[in-house]
Amino acid sequence: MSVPVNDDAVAEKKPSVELNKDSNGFDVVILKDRRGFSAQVHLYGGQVTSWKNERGEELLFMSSKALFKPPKAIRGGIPICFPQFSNLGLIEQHGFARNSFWSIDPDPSPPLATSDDQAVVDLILKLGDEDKTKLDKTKTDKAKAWNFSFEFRLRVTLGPHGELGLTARVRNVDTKPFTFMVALHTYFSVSDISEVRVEGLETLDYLDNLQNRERFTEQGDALTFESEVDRIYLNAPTKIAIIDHELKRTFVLKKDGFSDAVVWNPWERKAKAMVDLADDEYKHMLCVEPAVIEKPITLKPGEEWKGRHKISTVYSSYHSGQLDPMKVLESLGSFG
Ligand code: TA6
Repeated sequence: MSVPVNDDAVAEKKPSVELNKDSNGFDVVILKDRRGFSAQVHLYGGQVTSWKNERGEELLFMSSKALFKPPKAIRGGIPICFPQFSNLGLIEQHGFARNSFWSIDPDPSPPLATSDDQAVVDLILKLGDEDKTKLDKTKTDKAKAWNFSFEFRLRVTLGPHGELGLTARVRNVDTKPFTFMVALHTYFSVSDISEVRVEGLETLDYLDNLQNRERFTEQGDALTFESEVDRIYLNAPTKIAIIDHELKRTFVLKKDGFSDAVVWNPWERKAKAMVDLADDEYKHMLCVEPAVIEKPITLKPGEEWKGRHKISTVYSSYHSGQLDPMKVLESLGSFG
C-alpha cells in the first residue's frame, strides 16, 4: 500500500515523494519529478535502485539476479561503500553501510537547501553505542573492527530536469578521531559495453586492481572496453562522461568531495562466477564510482565530510565522433 507523503503535490504534478514496500516488505521511497523522471531508494542499504527517464527507460543497471535482503548487498543501482572500499581493512568487502538498514532522517541537521523543483528524501545511518546492539552478531563483530560512532546522512534528489543527485555527509559523533573510505558504487545501464567510451580520465594515474593495485598512467584518449577493467583513477576531475554510441546517450557525472573515481566491468569470466549477476549481464553495465580511496579521510570528533555526485543524461542525434563530449561537459557549467 503506498502512502503519498505529500499527496496534494501528486495531484498538481509537482515533484512527489512516496513511501512504499518492496516484495520483501522492506521500505522503499519513490521520487517523481515534474518531467516524469522517477527514482527508487531502498532503505536496505540506503541504496538508489532505479532511475528512469520520462519514457520509463531504466538508466541504472540492476542485475536480474539481485538479492534485496541481508546479508547480500543489492547488485545494481548505487550501493554505498563505507567505511571501507574493497577488502583493504578489517571488515567486510566494501564495508557494512550497503547491507544495513537505513532510516528516513526526520531532522536533517543542518538542513540542506531544498527547492520545489526537486523531489528530495533524506536518509540516515548511524552507529552510536546504543545502536550497536541492533546489529546482528556477525555484523557486531565486524563493526567492532571499525568501532566508531558516526552519522552518515544521504540526501537523494531528483530534478528539476531529471538529474539524480546524491549528497553524502559523514559526521564523527565519537570521542576519538576515525578514518574512512567511501564510494558511490554506481552501476550505469549501457546498450553494449563494447559500444561505450569514457571521457575525462585521460592521462590520469590509476591503481590497477587486476595487477595488485600497481600504479599506471592512462593513455591520452577515451577509455574503451574489450576485457575486464577494475581501476581506481586518482585525483579524478569534477566531470566525467560515459558515451553510449548505440543509444546516442551520454551520462554526465559531476562530483565534488570525492577525489578518486573507480571504473569497473567484470567481463565474462568474473560475471560467470557471480551468483547475483546473469552470465551475459556484464555487457549491459558499467560502474563509474566517485570515491575516496587513495587518501582516506580522517575526522576529529564533531567534524563532518561532505561529497556530492550528480548524474544527468544528454541525448543527441550525433554519430560516432561527431559529438565532442568535452563540449557537452563544458556546456553544463560548474557543479550546481
Ligand atoms: O568497484 C570495483 C570493485 O571493487 C571490484 O573489485 C569488484 O569487487 C566490485 O567492486 C564488486 O564488489 P562486490 O563486493 O559488490 O561484489
